[in-house]
Amino acid sequence: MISAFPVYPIRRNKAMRFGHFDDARREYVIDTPRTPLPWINYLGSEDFFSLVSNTGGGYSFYRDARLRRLTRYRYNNSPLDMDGHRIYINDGGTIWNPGWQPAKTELDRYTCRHGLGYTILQGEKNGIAAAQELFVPRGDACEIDRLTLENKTAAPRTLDVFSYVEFCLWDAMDDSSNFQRNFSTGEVEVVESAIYHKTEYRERRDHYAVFWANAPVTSFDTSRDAFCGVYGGPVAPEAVKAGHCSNSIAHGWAPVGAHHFHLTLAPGEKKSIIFGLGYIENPVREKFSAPGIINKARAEAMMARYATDAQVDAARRALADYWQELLSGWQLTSGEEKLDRMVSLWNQYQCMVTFNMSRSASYYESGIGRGMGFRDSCQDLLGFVHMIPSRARERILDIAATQFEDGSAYHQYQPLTKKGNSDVGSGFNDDPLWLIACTAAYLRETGDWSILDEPVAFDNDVTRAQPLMEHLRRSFRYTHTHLGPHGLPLIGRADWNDCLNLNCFSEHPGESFQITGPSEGPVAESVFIAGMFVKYGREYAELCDHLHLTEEAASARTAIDAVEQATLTAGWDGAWFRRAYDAFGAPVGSRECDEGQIFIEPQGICVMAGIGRETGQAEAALKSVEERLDTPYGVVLLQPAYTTYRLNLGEISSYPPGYKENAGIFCHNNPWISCAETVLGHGDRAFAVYKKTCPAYIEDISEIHRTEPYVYSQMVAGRDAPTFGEAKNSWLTGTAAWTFVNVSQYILGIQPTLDGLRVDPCIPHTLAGYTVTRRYRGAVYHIRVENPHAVQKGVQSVTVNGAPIAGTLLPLAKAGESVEVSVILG
Ligand code: BGC
Ligand code: IFM
Repeated sequence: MISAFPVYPIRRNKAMRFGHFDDARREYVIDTPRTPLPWINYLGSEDFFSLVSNTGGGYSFYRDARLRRLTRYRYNNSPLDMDGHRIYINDGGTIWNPGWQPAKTELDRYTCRHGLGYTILQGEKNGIAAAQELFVPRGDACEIDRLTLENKTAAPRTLDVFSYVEFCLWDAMDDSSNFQRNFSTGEVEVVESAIYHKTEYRERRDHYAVFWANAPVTSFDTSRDAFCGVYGGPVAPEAVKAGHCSNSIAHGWAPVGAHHFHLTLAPGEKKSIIFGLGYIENPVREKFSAPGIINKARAEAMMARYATDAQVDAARRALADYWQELLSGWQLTSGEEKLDRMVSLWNQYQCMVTFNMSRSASYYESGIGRGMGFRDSCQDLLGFVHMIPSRARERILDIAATQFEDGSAYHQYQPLTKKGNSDVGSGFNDDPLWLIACTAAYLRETGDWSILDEPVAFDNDVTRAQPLMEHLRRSFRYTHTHLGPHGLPLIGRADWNDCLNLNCFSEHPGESFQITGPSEGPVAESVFIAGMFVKYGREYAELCDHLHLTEEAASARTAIDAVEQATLTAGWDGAWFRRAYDAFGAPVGSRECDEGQIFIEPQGICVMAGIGRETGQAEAALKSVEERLDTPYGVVLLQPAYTTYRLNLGEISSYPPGYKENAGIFCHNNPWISCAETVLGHGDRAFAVYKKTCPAYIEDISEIHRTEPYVYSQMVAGRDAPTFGEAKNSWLTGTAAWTFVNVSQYILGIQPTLDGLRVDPCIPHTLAGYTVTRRYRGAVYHIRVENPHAVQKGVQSVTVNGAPIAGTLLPLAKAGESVEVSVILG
């Protein structure tokens, strides 16, 4: 008999943090380089991006981590996190790095400050302090690394200082596999302190990289063999040990960039060196002008923009202003420090990173595996639309252009080409509905109905463009016309749960984990998509209402009602919603099953859709979640975990119990449960669920959790796993957007609607009140919520600029206005 109760106990040796939040500076400060895993930050906001870890590891790319990779990174390497944005200091034979890695010389002092789009690594050794400040300036395609050295001793000190990056030959996939060719293609050029990486330039390409320094070098290297030594490596490069480079010019093999400065610091003296790594793309017309000879004008102009400390300081200030502006649109003061810092800062910051990266490049996503996900990017948009509505608009149109005419969609696309990825193809039957979800969110935020008239291609073919509204119509119709024997939507290759592959068993026996399974089956149905159809179908019908498409709205609602009924009957298992029906028509997520009796996803989405609210089924479903799926570290995805591989279920059962979709705590759908609890008015429970996976609230179990305590991870090992509580896959997860939607709209209750902002909180009864500053459609709302009767839900009164209003919908203010709102709960 398989137990539904914890198999592994909570692991807890000691409370351990590896840093702290500095709220005033909006930074997370790490005070040991030996974090349980590399703790990273993202630099860049538009085109040029860098990942940087707390020890200076990471890499850079322009727009697309696969196709325009500037520097190499070796994933899953041992030692870990060797490649990066490196500075070496040779101080009389003692070799060290300001960020500790790769030399790992013990530092007398070490700090890493991860801030908004910048990271500062500070190391000190034998009286020499070094600060490496990394950021990507706004509006420029480069990373700036400023090194500031200080002699804190009373004697003059002579040092050899080196920079080091290893270039990637642009296509990261090819770079890591096609060695027979790539060992012969590398080309560089050196002009004073500028090292140009121009591999590919002779073959009709128009881009190159430049790694420069703002001061004359003593020596340089561009060949890895010369800098590191053929059998050497980044831990102790031969050139650094020797105290000088050899002015090597790479011909093929591995081009690198290394600058060397032999310098003396007087007692107390401070010196800075500014390094830059830039990407240059020349206009098409220049492409064939002179093969192999690069036009350096743009690079020279870029270098001139960051030649002085004053210029770098100004660029840092511009970056700070940019973030200040972005975040100022949603600020919370609640007296609950952890909540405030997550809502006002880190959760929104992570949403911006998922906007930029989707699931492409993190320390767990290699940048070559996945580009932009259709469902992922649609959901990410829910979390960032309030910060950058115009870029959200652009994103919606890009995503919609990868849809097919029948309403289905490419599952992924490349950010550089914006074309659907045909290796992965389509067939994930939840995808179409996410397009409705994000477009409706955009409309609620902006009121910009013109987006629905925008002509958008199908499958990127502009000759077949139709207005965006037609795309949404096809999304709705796709689900509506793909129903199975129980009147529930067909699942296709999978739904939100990529690993629930109910149609995969026949064509690829033994290989069903492959994402490329067959796309359709006439029987396997998803209760999750049913919940989505009810929720987002209703949002679609509301758009029809607004456009006076009365008949279409009515027939949509008839279709939705039928699916809702099917969900309440065929989708109901007695005490919770079933998950699916497999290709043989057998239920999945039912007490009839030996394992996998209850799944989290349908409970969350169905209750959020309001299904079973009147019948008591919603209450019962959430009660079952609490009884069967809850743990101290979050709500697990299913129980009991699958202990054997199931041909009829696919990849989900390929994971050992407690990991990933097989009963891991999938952080992404935890907020669905929290949102669902607010739908039923359970503020205490909603907040308790919110806190369990919320980074700031679990900072002091960092030794168990292991990933960064300032951002969400995709997954935490579930109670069936020996490593219960250990997180993986930080940063790029739909968790960021959904937790922000949950806390901002469902819990704190500041809800954008098609007609304006509504305030309808559902909070823990212990929260006495809070203030929100919310920018909305160009106006700024200062909303003070008070909870004098310690309730969880219910609005007693609302006043706007001192005058009471009826209901909870705030009158729309004009752009530029400032509105004072007071809300009393009770
Ligand atoms: C899942 C992975 C799975 C992958 C490919 C992801 O969404 O989280 O576990 O390996 O899809 O199917
Ligand atoms: O829904 C997916 C998502 O698209 C990618 N990460 C895992 C989720 C669950 O399978």
